[in-house]
Amino acid sequence: MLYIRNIRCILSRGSLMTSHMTASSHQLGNQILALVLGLLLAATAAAQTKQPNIVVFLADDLGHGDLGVYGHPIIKTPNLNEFAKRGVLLQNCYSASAVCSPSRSAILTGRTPYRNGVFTWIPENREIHLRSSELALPKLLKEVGYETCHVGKWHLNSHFNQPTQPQPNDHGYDHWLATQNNAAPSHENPSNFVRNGKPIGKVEGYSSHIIVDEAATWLKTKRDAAKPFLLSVWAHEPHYPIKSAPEFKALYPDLTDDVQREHHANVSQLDAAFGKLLKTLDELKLTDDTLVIFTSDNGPEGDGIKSPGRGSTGGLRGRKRAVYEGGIRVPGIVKLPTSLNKASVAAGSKSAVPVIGSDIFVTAVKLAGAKLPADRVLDGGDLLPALEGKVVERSRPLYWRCVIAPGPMKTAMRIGDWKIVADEPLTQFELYNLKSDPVEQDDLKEKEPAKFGEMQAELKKLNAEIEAEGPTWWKTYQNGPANKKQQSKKQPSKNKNKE
Ligand SMILES: [Ca+2]
Repeated sequence: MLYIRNIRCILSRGSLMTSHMTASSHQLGNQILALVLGLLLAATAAAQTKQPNIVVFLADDLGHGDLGVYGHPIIKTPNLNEFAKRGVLLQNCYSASAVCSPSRSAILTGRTPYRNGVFTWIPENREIHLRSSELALPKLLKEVGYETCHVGKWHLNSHFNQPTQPQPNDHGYDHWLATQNNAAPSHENPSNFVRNGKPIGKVEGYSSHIIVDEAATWLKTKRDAAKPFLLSVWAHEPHYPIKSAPEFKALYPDLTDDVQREHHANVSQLDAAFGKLLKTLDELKLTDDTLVIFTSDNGPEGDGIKSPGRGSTGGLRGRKRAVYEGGIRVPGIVKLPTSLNKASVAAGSKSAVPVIGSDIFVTAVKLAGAKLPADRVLDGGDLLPALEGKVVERSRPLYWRCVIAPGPMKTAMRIGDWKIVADEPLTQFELYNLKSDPVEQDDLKEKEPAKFGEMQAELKKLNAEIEAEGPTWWKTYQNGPANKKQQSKKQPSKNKNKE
């Protein structure tokens, strides 16, 4: 727009000048004008076709209240706090699910999990996986010239590194270093990473730093520097089993509870890995051309008091697995590439506009200049307007469903400030106004019958549409690695805390 305004300005100046010129100077003036116009149009085209690099950094089980910049009173996250000063902090950022795999599937497809098939966390030896029929983000970006890399937790198939289900490369990643689910035996010296199909055995160090080092090596030596890139960094921290390096535990000398120290240090460990990645982008002079998104896949694990999970929802109701806000509202910080020249997005600002994981897909596809799939429903929208405090346009309301949510309420939908919560058969309901009641304590379905009727009808319609489109794996679902018929002798049923 700026270029177009400048062109108009020069055109009007040009017509004024010509009235005082001779024929030859008139001709010369027109030639100069044509040249200037040509240059400006070329610059406009270049500005419009500039493809930014895209980094999606995902934490695992990091709660809405777990970062210093979101108000945690103890946990030290200096790198993310600093990053928020240069980007936009999202106060109503949602994961697309209350557990791991579904949230990840929505980031890569722009589609809500029951629609794309990955309706719950993926145990080993089961049929649930991200199918090849879904058009994953790296695949679409490769079509417009991107190089692609995934490092960290994958958790989008059950037959990891086997030919029976698609692997990261089948979904479009050129280079990958991944685990099926958690780093094992813990974040410390993990031994279950696979690089491009080859297990690499035990690696010395801590998981988030191992994957950021891999990303740095790929950025520096493996990728084609002439091409834009998509880099997915999906850390394992602070998911169980938690292990933190001594240098991060030393940041909390006043904590007398070792379990709390281990957890809080784990978030600082993650923060340091994120800082290391930003430093690498700086060193390679990529910062100005790179969109960086930091978020989490679901709310905090455990009870926050006695369990190893000492994460915080920031006072919101429910935790991981719940469709109440504490299970699904997560940190979200976005920094646009400065080359995008979005003067209307202020560094260090905050936005309360609701956004969700599936928005990342739509935003990235549009910024890359790739084509949004037109043959399927996309639940996500372009989140760029949210960075300016404007509503995100999306074709479907925000929606969640979690089969392993505690208690009967496992479905939720948000439109504006209103949120309806329901059981799976859609026979029990609660209605909340998140603006006046952010902790979901005051059920308004009887006080607001008109709004309740409207939300109930919309939820039933949306739920039926999603169920009709997605595969029916959820209909025969049993929590755990596999039911007795499906389970092989080599796959013990150690499902506790795996999701
Ligand atoms: Ca998770």
